[in-house]
Parts: sequence; structure tokens; C-alpha cells
Amino acid sequence: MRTVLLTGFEPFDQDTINPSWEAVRLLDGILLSDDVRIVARQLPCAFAEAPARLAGFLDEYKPEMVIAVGLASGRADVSVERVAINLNDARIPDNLGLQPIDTPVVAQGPAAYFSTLPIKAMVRAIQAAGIGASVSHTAGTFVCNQVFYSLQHALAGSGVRSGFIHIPALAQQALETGVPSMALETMVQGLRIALITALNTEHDVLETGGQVS
Ligand code: PCA
Repeated sequence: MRTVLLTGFEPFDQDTINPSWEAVRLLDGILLSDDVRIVARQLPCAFAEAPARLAGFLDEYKPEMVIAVGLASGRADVSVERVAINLNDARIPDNLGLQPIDTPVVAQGPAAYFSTLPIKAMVRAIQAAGIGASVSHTAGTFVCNQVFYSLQHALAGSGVRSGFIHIPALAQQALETGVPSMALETMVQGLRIALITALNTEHDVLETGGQVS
């Protein structure tokens, strides 16, 4: 049996729920084909703990592909991240009260890593199912970017493909703030399509999708 690892985050800031965990946990144990199984696990929203927890999961499950998922409140669609940067710059404290400012994720590490997933093919496939999706060129500078960078750093050169997807808030979270939201089932469907597409696409599609500024 081959394993695909999906991670989601615990709630953070004022939230009592994190849609990234709610969505990935619904995919835990699901077979994507006869011999590919999804393992979904939760990561803490804490700079001091998330990378080690992730490394533990990589060790334990030896996945053949990894997609980490997080909440990006304010975004309206499933955003498939292209690049992780070697920078922590926290606007708010994490769940352990830590708020690193302008520190590297990995001292002496490269400035950035690209996703090794076929991001445009994934976006195209999610859109084809009628779900909003786009390529994003920033995963922020909080714990999601730290996990994304740590993931790419850990798997660099290994042949194991990995990347990060941000998802919008749930309607119940958007009530007070008025940020865009997406239904949980839609997120789950989008993530499932993203996984299947990533598994079945060796070379990404070449199509426009960048930004002029
Ligand atoms: N989103 C935060 C951290 C955890 C999460 O779900 C982020 O985008 O950094």
C-alpha cells in the first residue's frame, strides 16, 4: 500500500475550528486507487512544534506524496501555493505565544523552494469540477509558510513530491468578518481532485496564469 500524507492545522488566533483540519480529516483512510491510501494528520499552529511534528509523520508514514493544507482567511478559492520562503514574520502570536519576526525557517537554507506538485494541472482540474481555484505566489510568512518550507526542505532531492494548499474560511467563520467562504464538502472535493491530479500528472501543464503585478 502506498501512502499520501495530507496535513491540516489545529485552530489558531480566535478560531475554535480550522477548516483545513475539518476537510483533511474527512479524507483520512480513503483509498485513491487500489494501492494508494490517504493518511490525514493534524499539525499544531506553533512555530516551535510544527516542523518536528511534520518530520515525525514523514518518518512514520514514508509517504510518496505530501500535501499540507491550511486556512487562508480572506481568500475566496482553493489556492495552490507555488513557493515557500525562508522567512518567519508573524503578525499575530502562534498558539504557544511565539511571534518570530524576520527569522529564517532554516538557518543557512535557500531563500525559497518551489512546490514540486503539478500546480497548474491541479488548479485546472479543480476548476473543471466547478470549484474556484488558483495558483498563489505567497503562502504568507506565518506557520503555514514555515511548514511548507520545512516540508520542501525535508524532501528536496528525495523524489517525493510535496506542496501546500490554502483554503478559504467556512461560512460559520465568515459570519462576523464578512470574508469569503466555501462549503466544507466543496473543499473536500477540491482536495480530493488535487490529490488525484497530482498523483496522475507527471509533467505540469504549460498555460498562463501568472500576475503582471
Ligand atoms: N493558517 C495559518 C497557520 C495555520 C493555518 O491554518 C497560515 O496561513 O499561516
